[in-house]
Amino acid sequence: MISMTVQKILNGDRRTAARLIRDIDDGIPGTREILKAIHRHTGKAYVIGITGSPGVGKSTLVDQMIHGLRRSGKTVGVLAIDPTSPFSGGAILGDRIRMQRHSLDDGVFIRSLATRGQFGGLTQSTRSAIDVLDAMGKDYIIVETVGVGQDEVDIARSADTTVIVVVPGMGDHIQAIKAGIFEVGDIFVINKSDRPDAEKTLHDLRALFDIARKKLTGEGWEPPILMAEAASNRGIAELLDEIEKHRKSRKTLSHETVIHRKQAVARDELIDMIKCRLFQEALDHITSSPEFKIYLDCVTEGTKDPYSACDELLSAKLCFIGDEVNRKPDLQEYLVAQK
Ligand SMILES: Nc1nc2c(ncn2[C@@H]2O[C@H](COP(=O)(O)OP(=O)(O)OP(=O)(O)O)[C@@H](O)[C@H]2O)c(=O)[nH]1
Ligand SMILES: [Mg+2]
Repeated sequence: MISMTVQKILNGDRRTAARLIRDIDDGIPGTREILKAIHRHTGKAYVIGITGSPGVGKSTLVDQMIHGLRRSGKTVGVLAIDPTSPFSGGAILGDRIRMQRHSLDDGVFIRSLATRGQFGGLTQSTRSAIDVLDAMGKDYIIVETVGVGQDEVDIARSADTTVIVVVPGMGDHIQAIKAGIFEVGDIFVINKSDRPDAEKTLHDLRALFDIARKKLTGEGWEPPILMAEAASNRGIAELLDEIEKHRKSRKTLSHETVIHRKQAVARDELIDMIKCRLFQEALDHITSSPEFKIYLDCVTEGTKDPYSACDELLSAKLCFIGDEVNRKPDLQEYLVAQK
């Protein structure tokens, strides 16, 4: 069963891939085995992250990028990460509509991820979905995220090239964009440059860069600032060129830098995965125990405060948490005595 699914993914079967990505998004446990099996078929795709505040034109830009990449014969996978779900069906709908002209093209596969993950696993589910598109054989994978939180910074960090999109007239907003996002930006695009103040935004961004230059030029790549008008396909060819340049510049990095980066990405990924598993399994372990029920009753009846209940449950069920004082050797006995 697993091997059939894996084979279908490797053959680029869209329905199987769509189902798997949906299951990843829903946190279905069975996906783990499939992901394990496809992982060794990944690592060939080039991952481009596109991030920026809501409405700056990311999806319009991605749509044009798909068009450009397809013209040069490349296959493209797109993941649109919906920031606020499950309530904002609108964003997903908007993304889909804006990229709809590619829906009949076999070389393009577009999916959305909506769930922030019950256990904070958006970054992880995004990585897994990237693996699926990679295993399908897509040459480029574009990940659209709304640059607001730590998840987006983490996702951007695992992309090969990260493009930050801003629009004119954002002034203070540019300053307010999380510093973290700025640090992970490899290319900056001022979209909607048909609007007034585009030049001023360019000026502001350059000034901001001068301050942060040390950080930004740490590895010999100076992030360019491009002007674009995604809605009328202006500046897209230049953006794709810069992405290629950045890709080439990565190839000239020293062996140590490459290993160092790979290790940093692998470390983030592994820690994230451990975090999710720990949280999920520890919580299940505690909440399914008879002690949990007893403590819950005590808290409900008011015979125990929730703070102590939490401390004692953690010490008892996860022996490595909590101090000696709180650790009760025989919880059952203790609880009976308390009642
Ligand atoms: N004037 C102008 N409008 C644009 C340009 N590019 C995109 N837009 C418009 O900006 C609006 C938002 O575009 P989207 O591509 O959906 O923006 P987004 O960043 O993907 O939005 P979210 O995914 O909701 O965060 C749409 O109405 C686009 O037509 C541009 O270059 N100039
Ligand atoms: Mg969008």
